[in-house]
Amino acid sequence: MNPDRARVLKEGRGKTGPVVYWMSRDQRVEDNWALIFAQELALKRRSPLGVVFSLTEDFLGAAIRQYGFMLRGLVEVEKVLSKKGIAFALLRGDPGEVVPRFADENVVGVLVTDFSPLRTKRSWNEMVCQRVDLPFYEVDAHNVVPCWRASPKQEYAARTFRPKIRRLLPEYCKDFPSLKVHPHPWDTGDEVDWNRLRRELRVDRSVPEVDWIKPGEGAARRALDRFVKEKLFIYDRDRNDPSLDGQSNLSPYIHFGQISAQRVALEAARSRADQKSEAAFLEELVVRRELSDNFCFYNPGYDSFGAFPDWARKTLNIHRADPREYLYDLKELERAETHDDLWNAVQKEMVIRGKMHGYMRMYWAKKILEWTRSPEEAQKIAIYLNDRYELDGRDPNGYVGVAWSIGGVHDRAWKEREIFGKVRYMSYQGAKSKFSVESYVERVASLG
Ligand code: FAD
Ligand code: FO1
Repeated sequence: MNPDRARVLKEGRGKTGPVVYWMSRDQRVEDNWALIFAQELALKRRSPLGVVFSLTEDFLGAAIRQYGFMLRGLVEVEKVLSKKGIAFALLRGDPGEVVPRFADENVVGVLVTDFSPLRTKRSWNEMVCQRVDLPFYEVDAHNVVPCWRASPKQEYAARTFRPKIRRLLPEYCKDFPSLKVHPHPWDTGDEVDWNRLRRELRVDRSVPEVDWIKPGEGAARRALDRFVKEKLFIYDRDRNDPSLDGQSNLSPYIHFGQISAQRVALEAARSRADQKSEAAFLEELVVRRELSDNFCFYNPGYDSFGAFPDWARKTLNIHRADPREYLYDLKELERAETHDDLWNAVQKEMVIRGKMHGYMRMYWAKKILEWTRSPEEAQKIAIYLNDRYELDGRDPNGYVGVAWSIGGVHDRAWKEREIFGKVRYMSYQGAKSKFSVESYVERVASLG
């Protein structure tokens, strides 16, 4: 593994015990740099290798829809690990407490974790650092180019980030070594009773699970293969038409780390699809996605008004008192009770299926700005709804998608108009000129 993928969070005192990978964002066995790194260390030290996952029941407003998807994926993680001779343990409670306790009770020698730029995981890491005295590493297993290597600062836009990523891609976008059957066994005790766990889980059950997408790393790989074979070659043509199913639908898998974005990039590049489609797909998958991590990593207020660029805050402030033709509150928006049939349809699609079309997400968030009292309220409502209903919510892409739509992040100033000021506007008429709004609205109505 390229050593720049890992960084030391704590030097600690070396012990002889097992190496443990605390899995959080990258919930898969294959193509996982954090696990590959942990195994390399364990092999060198001739020690056992284990993976722990620490389950919290109040993660950023997630409901059974997201927990169900995640837990079904983790069942597979446990099975695949056991075939590789790697132990698995599921811990319950605050990771800042239960991970150090596990390390202590099992005399762990080295701790490895995966990387997330979000505040929650960073504060968990800090707590773990305070409570353990052993070498503790963080590995960026999520991005093709490790976030701290891609750029040393917050980037203005895709145009400033793209050349940096392109320069580094040949160094990082290489095939993965395969995980070996681990030669030093470790029995951590009980197997997880997944059915009981799911029954007992104290999470919001009012947002139900969905069945159009199968969770887990096996299903993720099959979805990738299907997309590459059947849709990638027309991605450039179809991806922005919500009445078609032209996107990959990989975002839930990528969010939970059930597939590696690097694996997706490697397979897309090997596909010999039409050049324009391949380039458009890699732009979203690598440049835009990793730009979101860059934003959240260098801007800890990523989900606040303060994170918007100066020009956008200034223009939104000037237009604060502009009259709003329509004003809706959270409940009216949540129940899709607006005057706009297209907006209502995308909101319903998200509530029912747990995934809104990418093109419509921009329209959806911009209309929330237009129909609420302030940009702060719009941002709060958009994040709340996104995180509550989307399978891929609670992700840097979500915070940045909302900040792009409402606060001009990574965008530029446009012609000034009411409410939006110089933030880019999107209209119903514009959508109508791009695709058949009628057939899209009808399709959503048929979902129930
Ligand atoms: P594809 O078009 O098949 O793209 C492949 C992958 O590229 C995606 O899985 C994703 O990882 C990445 N990608 C695609 N578009 C973007 C983008 N605009 N920015 C960053 N990465 C991108 N994405 C999330 O993963 N989670 C969210 O919560 C989320 N919320 C959003 C909210 C708003 C208001 C907006 C405007 C965008 C949001 N996005 C979010 C980004 C984007 O809309 C989704 O990633 C995409 O629609 C997912 O569908 P797909 O996997 O079929 O995409
Ligand atoms: N990661 C965890 O380590 N433990 C959890 O209990 C957990 C729940 C969870 C629920 C919904 C969701 O969308 C993600 C969830 N994650 C969980 C993963 C989380 O995205 C990553 O851990 C991030 O790295 C945290 O910033």
